[in-house]
Amino acid sequence: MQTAEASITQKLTAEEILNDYRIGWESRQASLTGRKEVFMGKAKFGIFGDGKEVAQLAMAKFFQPGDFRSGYYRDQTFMFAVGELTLQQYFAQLYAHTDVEADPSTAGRAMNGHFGTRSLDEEGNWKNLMEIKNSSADISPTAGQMPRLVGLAYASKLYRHNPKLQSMKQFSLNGNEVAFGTIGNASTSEGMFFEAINAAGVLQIPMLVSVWDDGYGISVPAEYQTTKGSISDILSGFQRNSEQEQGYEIFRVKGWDYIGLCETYEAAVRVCREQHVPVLIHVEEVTQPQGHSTSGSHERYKPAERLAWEAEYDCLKKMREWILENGIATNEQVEQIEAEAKETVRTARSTAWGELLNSVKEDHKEALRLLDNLAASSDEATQLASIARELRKIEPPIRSDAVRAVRKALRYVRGERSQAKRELVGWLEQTMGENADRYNSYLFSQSEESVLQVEEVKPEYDEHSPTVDGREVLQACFDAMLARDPRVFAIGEDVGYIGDVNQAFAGLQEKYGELRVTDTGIRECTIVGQGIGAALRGLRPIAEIQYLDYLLYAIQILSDDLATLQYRTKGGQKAPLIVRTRGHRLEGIWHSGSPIGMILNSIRGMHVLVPRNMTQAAGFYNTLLKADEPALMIECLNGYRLKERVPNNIGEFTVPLGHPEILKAGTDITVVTYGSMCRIVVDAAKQLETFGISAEVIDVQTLLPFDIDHVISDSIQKTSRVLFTDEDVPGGATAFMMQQVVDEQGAYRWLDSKPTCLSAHAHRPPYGSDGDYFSKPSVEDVFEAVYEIMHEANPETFPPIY
Ligand SMILES: Cc1ncc(C[n+]2csc(CCOP(=O)(O)OP(=O)(O)O)c2C)c(N)n1
Repeated sequence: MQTAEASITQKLTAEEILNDYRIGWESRQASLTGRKEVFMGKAKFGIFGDGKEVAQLAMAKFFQPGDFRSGYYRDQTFMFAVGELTLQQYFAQLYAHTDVEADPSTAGRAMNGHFGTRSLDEEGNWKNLMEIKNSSADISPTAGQMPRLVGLAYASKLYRHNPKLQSMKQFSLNGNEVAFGTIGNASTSEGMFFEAINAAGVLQIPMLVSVWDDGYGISVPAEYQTTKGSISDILSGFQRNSEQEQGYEIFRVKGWDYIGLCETYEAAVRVCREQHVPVLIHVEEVTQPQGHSTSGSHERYKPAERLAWEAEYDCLKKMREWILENGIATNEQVEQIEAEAKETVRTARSTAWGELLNSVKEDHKEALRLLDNLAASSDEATQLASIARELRKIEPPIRSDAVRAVRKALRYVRGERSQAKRELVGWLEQTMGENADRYNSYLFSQSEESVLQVEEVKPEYDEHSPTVDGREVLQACFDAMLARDPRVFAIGEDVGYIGDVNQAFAGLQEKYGELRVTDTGIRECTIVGQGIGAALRGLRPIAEIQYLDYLLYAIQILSDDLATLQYRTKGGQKAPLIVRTRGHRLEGIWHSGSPIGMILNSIRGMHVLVPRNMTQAAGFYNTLLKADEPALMIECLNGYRLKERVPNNIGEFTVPLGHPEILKAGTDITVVTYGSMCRIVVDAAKQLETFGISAEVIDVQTLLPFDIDHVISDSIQKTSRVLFTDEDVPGGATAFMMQQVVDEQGAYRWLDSKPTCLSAHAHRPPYGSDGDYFSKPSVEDVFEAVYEIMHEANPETFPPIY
């Protein structure tokens, strides 16, 4: 890159270089100290960034406010250098301090080395991200940071090229923000790494990926990980050959070469930021002085020559030599920096530990005071005194120690009544409440934009409301949505030009342009990642997975990244992404999927919506866009051509989440279902009516949240019998619904017959209509399942059919 500006090498001052060295040294000391803390039992596990310091110092120089990082657990030095992490916070996280002030990244929820900045204020509203050097919140699965990275970079493209977004100044300035990814060399073996690299090349977005290559993935060397042992070698086909050609800029640099790194990052970031060209920087010859983590030592698997080489090429050692050789500082000055760094780290460690311990000990002191108090007046004084004695012995204590002791103590005094006991119970209740906030809160948004706060607006119809194919109801809804809100855009396979395989977006690309309604490659995982990253930067993506059967390609990232986001940051970040897909009943093994149990069990933290028709779906889309939470919308594959009326207020009406709808009233039995099964069950209920059985049919509409007002339990109170039916495997979502209703809602109290489930067979349906009939619940199956329950209850009125 030719430039008139002075290069970084010309601009670097001795002061800046020595400041870098200081940060690097502090970071190294933090790693060394952190490891010791784990071995002393003060933290449970440790993973550190030693050996990666100098590369990260260089990267940090070119990271600007508004930029985003999506990296992994080795990036502590970078976080220190950009000023988004203090040493004290670093140790607080190691000790699992649950205070957001103490550990702003995760409030003690993720293990150490999981970094993130707070994009939201205490009310859950966006801060000005252009004033923050942003880090999206790390996750542990290797390469799991890559899909989101695509989206973080993609947002810059939208902000640069969609003039309607120009006013969103708290998120972007003309799309100049770079998304910086970091990844270990071994993690590049993951499929999602390659998928993300290809996607960014196609999209031409400002994504800059640094590979920290230390030659190993835990104990497994590079030759087992990467063809030719070099990620930049094998990705060289992505290199663009001219400024006109689409592709990557690929750089290689040594992890111990301070100046080389500074120059490389300067050139790389410039092309990435200015031209939106994706960049790969292969940082080679990186070391890992303490081995992978606290769970083992690298002497077990690294040969002696490698260990010797690592000692020689330690990046801080090399930087120190370079400083001395170039007369930037004297040996004494460098030694002074090192000594001060050691002291700074020691102080940060002690302060972080002291603050955590004090807050835990305050709890313990109060618990012990109340326990002693109770012992003084109780018949169980000996037991209570012994419990208190044991609690006093624990050093260092953790929060659960006092809670455990008090719960045990209360067992012994269960028959007693005293003021002292009431005070102890009061303490326990209060502490449990505080711990619920510490450990269980923020699975969903707690802001005013929580989906549960969205007010219902009923659909309106008049005699002119047209009756159309279901897909046209959605099309009208999407049209209104794109017109109303410039933040909204839709991406997915075949979503753009033809308007998705069922044409709910038909004509909308033409109307709103390619940036709003966009075709993507066949890459479900990074389609979701593209949505997550863009949503993290204030946009409102609808990311489409063409068929529910193919959600499996994306389920990991939904589960690990999107669903955990609010929780793992304790409300510090949000990505209100809508994932749209279609499923249930159509044709054959891979286009009839309804793996709802799998979904429900893996994406807690997202909402799961299963509308029975496109009008309900449209109402849900409108609701979700008023809220700030992620959701999965599963439309009915066989519903796009069924006739529905378009509400006059198609862009405004909302359907609230968590509210089942009674599709047919009845008195003998309650049948609970959702999605495509609704029509089948209503049909069966009509046939049952002619045999004297009155079935109440309930559409749950949303599985997460599930029936907030206990409509189903109320129905069972009336009918005293229940059948749960769907197209999932036995023990899948029917089991979930039964647990919610019988256990959670307590409907067992009203039951006169065994609660029953009717699901599909345990295999997927073969191709053809008979394949469907003999695999999934049919009208006859539902009829007979209900009849059987009624027969068992009243054999005289309902004699056996067979
Ligand atoms: C999907 C997944 N598989 C396995 C692991 C366990 N694991 C954690 S780190 C790691 C090695 C990663 O090596 P590399 O990418 O080279 O990064 P480094 O730790 O060397 O910096 C493994 C296998 C994981 N976290 N996630």
